[in-house]
This record gives sequence, C-alpha cells and structure tokens, in this order.
Amino acid sequence: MTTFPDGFLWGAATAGHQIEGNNVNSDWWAREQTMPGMELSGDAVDSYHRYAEDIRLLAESGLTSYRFSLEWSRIEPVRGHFSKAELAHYRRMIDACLEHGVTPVVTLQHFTTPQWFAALGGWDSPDAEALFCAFVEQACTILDGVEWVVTMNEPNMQAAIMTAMRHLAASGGDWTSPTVEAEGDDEKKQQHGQFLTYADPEIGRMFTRIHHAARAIVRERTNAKVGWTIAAGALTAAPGGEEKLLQIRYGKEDVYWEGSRGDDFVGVQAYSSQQVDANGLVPHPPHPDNTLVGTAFRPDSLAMAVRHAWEVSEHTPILITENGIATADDVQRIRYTTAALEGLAGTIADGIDVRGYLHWSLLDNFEWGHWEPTFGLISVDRDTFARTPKPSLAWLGKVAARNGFEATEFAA
Ligand code: IFM
Repeated sequence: MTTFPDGFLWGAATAGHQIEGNNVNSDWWAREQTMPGMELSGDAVDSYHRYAEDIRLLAESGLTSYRFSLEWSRIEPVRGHFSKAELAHYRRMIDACLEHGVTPVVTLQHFTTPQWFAALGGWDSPDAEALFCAFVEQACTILDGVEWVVTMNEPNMQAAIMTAMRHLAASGGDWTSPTVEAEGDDEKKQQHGQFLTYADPEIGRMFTRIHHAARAIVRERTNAKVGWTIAAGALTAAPGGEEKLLQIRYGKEDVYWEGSRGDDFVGVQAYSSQQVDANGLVPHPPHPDNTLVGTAFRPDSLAMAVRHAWEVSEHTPILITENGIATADDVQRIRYTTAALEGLAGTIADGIDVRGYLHWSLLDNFEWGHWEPTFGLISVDRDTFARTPKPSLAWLGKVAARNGFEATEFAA
C-alpha cells in the first residue's frame, strides 16, 4: 500500500477563464477574437453558474480540496472600479467549499488580466505592481477561512509568452496556443519547440517583486499560507546540451523557484519531461502515447519536478497544484496518475515536505485556444452543460478517502 502523510490534501484544480464562460473583459477574451487558429472560450463550461454542482461532485467523490481562481477582469472590469457583487460571487464559491468540508485553494491570478490592464502594457507597465496589489487588497476582503492562497499561476509561462510575443512582434510570425504543440513537419515542430523555449530572467525578477508585494498583503490581511505556482518542465540534458539546459532552465524556472524562498509553500505543476540539446528544447518525438497536447507520456516528470523545486527553493514546502494528462482515454489518465503518485510517494519517503496533490483538472475545459485536449475528471456537454463524472474521478476520490492506494489495484 502506498500511503501519504496525515492531513494530505487531495483535490482537483480549475481556472476561471477556462471554465466560467463569458469573461468578456479579460485580455484572453480579446485575444481569442482576433488570433487566427484560436477557438473561442465562449460560454466555456458555464461553471460561473454551475460551481455549486462542480464542488458537490468533487466532494461526493471523496476529494477534499478544490483549487479555483478569481477572475480579476470580473472583479475590476474598469480600472479602480471593484465589483462588490463579483467579490460576493467568489465568496459564495469559498462558502460552498467550506460547507462540503472541501479546503479551498484560491488563485488570485491565473493567466488572464483585465483588458484595461493589458492596454496599459500589462506586466510591463510601470504601474503593474501597484495595480495588481490594489486588486489583491480587494481580494483579501473575501478570504476569511481560506488556508491556501496562490498569488499568481505560472508566472514563468506568462514570462515565456511575453518573451515569445516580443519576438513575434519583431518578426511578424504566427501565434499558436502556448500549451499545445504544433502539428506538421519537423521544421514547424522545431519552431514551436523553440517558441516558448526562452523566458527572459529579467521578467522573472519583475514577477518575483510583484509576487513578494502581493504576498506581504495576503500575510497582513489573512491567515492563509501564501505562495505561487510554477510550471515545471522536468528538463534534462541530451548529450551536449548540459550548458544550454542550465541557461534555459534558469529563465524558465529557476529564477521562480528562487523567488519562492520564504513563501509558505510553492505550487509544483508538472505534466511531462523534455530534453534540451545544444540548440535548445528538443520537440517531443512522435509516439502513440503522446498526449493530446503533443507532449510525451511522462508521469515520472512529477517526482523529477518536485526534487528540483525542493532543491532550488531551499526546502520550501510543496503543494502539487497541477498534474494530469490531456487524453480522451480515461484508463490512460488513471494509469498516468497512478505512476505520478507512486513517484510522488517516493519523494515524500526521501524527506521532501509535500502537503497535497491537486489534479488538473476537475472539468474538461478551455485549453487556451483549444477544446480538444481534455484533462478533466468530469466531462461536460458543451450544449447542455451536463456534467458526467469519468471513472478517474471516483478512482481519485477513493485514493483520497484511503489516503493511499495499491498500485496494482488501479493500474490498468
Ligand atoms: O490548462 C493549463 C493551466 O491553465 C495551466 N497549467 C497547465 C494546464 C494544462 O496545459
């Protein structure tokens, strides 16, 4: 039997723009309308209205934690105008969790920003820190009883997008989804492989400053543990790629793991592993087990990421805030998660302080420009919004209820 520490959180994660629908004031909404090749978020899966059902399904499965995000562009649709009604909406979500005995993990910013913020230059604006902090102060007014707060989701992915957008603007290239690998010939794949290869470490230092300012506000005004969540690439060096690995990983990750030193926890988000050679990231070679976002089936990436985060963050406690697989095959999802959890148990046995595991995602949702990659434990009919739990939800709920599992019991 593989077991986990007492009080270990077991849950699932989502993000506002990917599930709520009609976030018409967000920068992503605007981008979807104009970027070629992007599908629209539209009504998404209408979780804005159906959150109570979503939280109930999560709780009934046996899971004990729900990570969701506040949508800044709903709360502050116009600069300086904070909507009390929208704040009350998110407070109702927190209350729905607490009523079901579910521990809410609240993300203050998950990729999207208000359009007015983007128009000022977004995170590049000299006012970015003050503007985000003003929002964080308002958010803190609804966080009573919340134990876990994430200031920002994957600032390192946001930095990689910002770096790529600067290069695209300079070269007049095409945008593709940040999380879905390009299809087609090797040259196109190679270009996409390089698309989000680099993140300027200066952007990482800017995000760290803003994160620390937000962290101070959350600490002053709430009793929550506070941290941020980082996209972990579980990168390894191909022969000859050792130096390039260090260079790429610093801007894409390590500057952020360093920035989490002194936090109450750091969120680790891992899905796959990738090699770096002397030229940069090596695109995932074609394989029948590749996921619907084109990445390799690498459940071992979770343990690799945890070990790296633990070392570079200088032993900051870890919460797995995302891990999962884009697949239409739910048996494959269970197989992947079983292996990922076995690896995670190994890191705990080695003394790493891991506090919980939140699967990505509770619901099939809008994968930033694409609907085909399904990461959910629950599928959703996008016409009726009817929810259908997949076997993986009951499976993970049972793992949660027993705080462990027999590997052979579940692996198909
Ligand atoms: O859907 C995303 C999420 O918003 C951030 N982390 C990775 C997920 C899967 O690509």
